[in-house]
Amino acid sequence: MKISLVQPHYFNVWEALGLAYIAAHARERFRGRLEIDFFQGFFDPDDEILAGAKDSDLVGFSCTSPAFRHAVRLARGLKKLNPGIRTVFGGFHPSAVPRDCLEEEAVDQVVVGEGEEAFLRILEGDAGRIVRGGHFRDFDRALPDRALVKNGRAIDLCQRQIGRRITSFASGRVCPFRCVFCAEKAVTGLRGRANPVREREPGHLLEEIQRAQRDWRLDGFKFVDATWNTSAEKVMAFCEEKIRRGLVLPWEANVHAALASREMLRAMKAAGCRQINVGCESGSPRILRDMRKGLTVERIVQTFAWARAAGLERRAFFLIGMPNETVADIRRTERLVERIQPEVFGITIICPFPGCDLYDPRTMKDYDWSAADEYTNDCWSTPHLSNADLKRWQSYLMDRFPARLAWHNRLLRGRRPAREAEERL
Ligand code: B12
Ligand code: SF4
Repeated sequence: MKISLVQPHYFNVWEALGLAYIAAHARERFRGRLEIDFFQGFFDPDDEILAGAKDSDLVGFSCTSPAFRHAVRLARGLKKLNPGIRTVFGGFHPSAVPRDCLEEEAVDQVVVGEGEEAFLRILEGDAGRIVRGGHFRDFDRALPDRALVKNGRAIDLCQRQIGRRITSFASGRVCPFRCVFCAEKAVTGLRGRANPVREREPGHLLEEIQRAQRDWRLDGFKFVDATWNTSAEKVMAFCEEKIRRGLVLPWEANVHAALASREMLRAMKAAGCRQINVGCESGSPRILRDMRKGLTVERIVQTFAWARAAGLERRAFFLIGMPNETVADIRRTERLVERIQPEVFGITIICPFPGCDLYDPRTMKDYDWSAADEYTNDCWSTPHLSNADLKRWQSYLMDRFPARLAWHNRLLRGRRPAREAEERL
């Protein structure tokens, strides 16, 4: 059976880790009976994807909401060339709104949730239009097929863009939090016993990292896990094992401040961690509560103080645009940034992607998500702040901390129409 896996185009790119896990799992079960190709819209032009995938029995697309439209265009093109092709859509967008995806004629099947087991069932004959993926039980012993997804291309690009050869690894699955603006739950679904937080054994994880270091001459790595420090035991075990192996490669991770401690941050530094990325989101206690972030302002301040003392670089990410947020709340966020002094500061406007609690299917179903991105969008406003107001406040905050801006904010600042009327704030 011939299969093609496709990551559609988006203006930023990273290795297609989800597809790499799915391919490795399918190969293991089918032992030589599958021919798998991979295409990535960022690198491969549409005509090459169409020519390369048109003889497949099945084509799988991995979609976030902004990437969905491109995937549908490709699926239509493939069906025109070969009406017998079966198309399967998976990832965050199909998981969040499976029925909407199936309204597209070119979409045959949709997978909701983690894809490894569901994709296998499809290859074994499951023809259901919506196939539900349970949690992937073999995750802790699985290794993604990085060669298939041409991991080296993303690493080379990274070197060209920021001068470093880094790639990412999954150390666990499922975030224990449920922030209202985040679509994580669309894929990992139920918490608790039905889908517990899973953490990989550090030896297994470090072997994967060391192998990738050899294969692609890495000079650093990061974790794809949205919340890396899910438990103190996991962090300590990883740091101890990394030191024991003498692996000096620097790394970074997304740390949830509510789960951080002084000892944890010190251990991370000792194990070569260069930088922590923290979703602080807001300086307003009221807004943090509304977000269900599981975090307090005091805890953010404390975590940044511990991290600074440990010698870790600190990236802080903030969001504006919660429904009850007022100008006074945004001012609190501004003061918090001044207080915690992060090396890098990111400020985004809420984007109600399908799968997050703020998504309203009645008003947003037909929205063109390919025009939205996490940093800015034209669709979101609140009872207190119009979309233009939110953009002005974001602009204002970017101008307050110009030397600290995250890469994406710098891009946005460059694109911004000359001197918006911040005086009107
Ligand atoms: C790390 C990350 C990134 C990394 C990607 C790293 C990587 N290696 O893929 C970067 C920084 C590049 C990134 C970019 C973006 N991201 Co992002 N990202 C995440 C994050 C934190 C983790 C995602 C992840 O890698 N999970 C682990 C892997 C293994 O899962 P996976 O790739 O989804 O694959 C599994 C399933 O989805 C499914 N599956 C996936 N594809 C397929 C295909 C088939 C055929 C099948 C059967 C199954 C299947 O099976 C896989 C294995 O179980 C999540 C938030 C979160 N907490 O989960 C947001 C998240 C996925 N991102 C999101 C968004 C919006 C974006 C951007 C659009 C950001 C932007 N600029 O606006 C871009 C889009 C990039 C793109 N090409 O489409 C949203 C998606 C919401 C939505 N409705 O689409 C999330 C949920 C955050 C949020 N705002 O809520 N992101
Ligand atoms: S924003 Fe981060 S902490 Fe909150 S649910 Fe999403 S991944 Fe978890």
